[in-house]
Amino acid sequence: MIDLYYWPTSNGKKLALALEEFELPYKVHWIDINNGDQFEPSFLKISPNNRIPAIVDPDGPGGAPISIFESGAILQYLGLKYKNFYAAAHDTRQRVLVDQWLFWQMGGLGPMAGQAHHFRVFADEKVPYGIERYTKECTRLYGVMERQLEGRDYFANTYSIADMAIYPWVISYERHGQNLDDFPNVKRWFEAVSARPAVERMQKLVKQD
Ligand SMILES: N[C@@H](CCC(=O)N[C@@H](CS)C(=O)NCC(=O)O)C(=O)O
Repeated sequence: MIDLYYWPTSNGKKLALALEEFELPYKVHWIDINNGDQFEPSFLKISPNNRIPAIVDPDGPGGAPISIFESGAILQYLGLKYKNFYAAAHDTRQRVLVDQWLFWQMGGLGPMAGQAHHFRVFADEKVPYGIERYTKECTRLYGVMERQLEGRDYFANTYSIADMAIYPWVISYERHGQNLDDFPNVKRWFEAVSARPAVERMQKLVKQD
């Protein structure tokens, strides 16, 4: 059974969603990032960048355990291992399409929306430069999604690990200073993904004390 090192943030939820979509059994290890659990030496062995999510698959390549950090790398691993939500090995064109949107999320939407969230919601000091810079960048990125979803149901045409990476970020669109009514294709896609049973299961994954 896969061990999931988890806290229910946008990056964490990608993996709760993926494990639910792949219908894989998994055990949750709660890493309370507000409590410093991510700096515990035992967790740093799995995730040297002290960030969730991470997994340990006891049945890794060659039958030996593998630990993986970085949500994009974990999604690719699951897609390759279980041959689903990615692309067949010979279908380079489809695989590159999925990878482009996965990497776009990892290098673009995630970091920029994270900064927008920080300056708009978390920062004790209101810094207009930071708020404006990252809100504007989010508006640009939501526009990129809007264009890609024109005439397409999902980012790579069919539902894939790229959608699983992007969706948990779009959940917080208001915190990015965005209104989905301004992005009707994104709204349609968001509603379609929201209706998936795996999303409901992912949202129910909360720590019981
Ligand atoms: N690029 C990483 C980012 C992971 C990340 O930023 N995780 C945050 C929660 S969303 C975290 O663990 N933060 C703890 C910390 O900064 O100490 C990934 O996608 O896995």
